[in-house]
Amino acid sequence: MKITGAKVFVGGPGKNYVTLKVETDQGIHGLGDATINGRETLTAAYLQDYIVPNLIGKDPRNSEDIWQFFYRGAYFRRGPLAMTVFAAVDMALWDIKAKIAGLPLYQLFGGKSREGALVYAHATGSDLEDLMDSISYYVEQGYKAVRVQCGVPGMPSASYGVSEGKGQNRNYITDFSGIIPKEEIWDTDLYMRYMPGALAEIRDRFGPDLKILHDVHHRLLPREAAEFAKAVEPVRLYWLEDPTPADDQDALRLLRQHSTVPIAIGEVFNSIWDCNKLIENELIDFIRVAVSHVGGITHARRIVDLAAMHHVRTGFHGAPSHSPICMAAQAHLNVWAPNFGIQEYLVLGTPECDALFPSEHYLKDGLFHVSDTPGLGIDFDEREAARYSYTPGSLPVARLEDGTLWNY
Ligand code: KDG
Ligand code: MG
Repeated sequence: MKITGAKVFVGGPGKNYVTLKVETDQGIHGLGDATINGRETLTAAYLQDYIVPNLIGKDPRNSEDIWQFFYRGAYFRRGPLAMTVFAAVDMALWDIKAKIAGLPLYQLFGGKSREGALVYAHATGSDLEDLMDSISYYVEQGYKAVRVQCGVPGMPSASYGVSEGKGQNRNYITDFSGIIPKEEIWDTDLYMRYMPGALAEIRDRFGPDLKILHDVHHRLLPREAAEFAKAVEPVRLYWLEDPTPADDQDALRLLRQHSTVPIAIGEVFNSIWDCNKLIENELIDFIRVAVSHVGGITHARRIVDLAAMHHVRTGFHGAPSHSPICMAAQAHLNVWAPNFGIQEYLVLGTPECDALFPSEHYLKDGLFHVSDTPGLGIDFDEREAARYSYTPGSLPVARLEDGTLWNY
């Protein structure tokens, strides 16, 4: 069996999804996701210029060797662009492999450990009451878990993940358009004084059963994060996400000495070498890597298995930074992984997205059910794709009030 060609597409409804389609001499194709927020044309060029010519003629069934060929062959190790590109190839090859077997991908991992995988939605509000509305919307939709973010009174600009609107028709206040990033002002003191009380009010309003998650987006220093984690302990969060800067694998030690709040980290990691110490030292409870940013299924499985040895559960990233192809790959891992925790869920469900990426995966009562179609169980409609093209966009940056650049 041989790879005969591979195509790269950029675009999608409201997002610059980067899609790889690998074709074979047996008429079977595989799909991969190389989307990376704000740098989409670069993964597309990497695929087109370096990867596609090297794929032609290779046997797609040798996915491990092909992964090693690109990873070691790049000489320079890791990095988000390279690992995202390798991920797209890897997903496509596992898709092909499972289609050859005539099995849904999860069967190649070891079958199902559960029927539906728990997901969490993003509830956000310009202020706390607006956030309460947004949480109610998702609870009414059957979600059992929600991530909650709201504007902080007095904060000079919208802080991370805050939106306004009603129900599903909410828009982020932050403007992501254009190549020059918008700048927002962050004030740690205002946040630390306000957010623990706001989280406590949410718990009071929604009762003990709702799983409440909160994302700090790497904005606190280790001592501040320890103080914050202690303060929110009575809320019984499902997790506190990214409390400390992500680059420092030791930063959570202080927090761990002072709090038992479950910690989730990892959406910005791109290899096992970014989280092996965090996992081995049991400094986290959930690992948040995304299959599309961490070298694909082959590499993600190594992380999942390492995590399982240390009681760390999965909580794969699922922001709109990933196309439904990555979400499908994660859905197969989620139904299999013995140490599955929860899945962030935002992408599937809009009619435009479903038309571009048809699938039978579905969400019901806050659980994600994976399709039994052979492979990843997702397709890509090239005619639909022709409607879309690249639109420049970027994530904002955050500064302190005195101008110091901070973590976004
Ligand atoms: O690409 C960056 C976004 O995906 C990120 O800001 C979203 O923090 C995020 C989350 O938890 O989904
Ligand atoms: Mg996050």
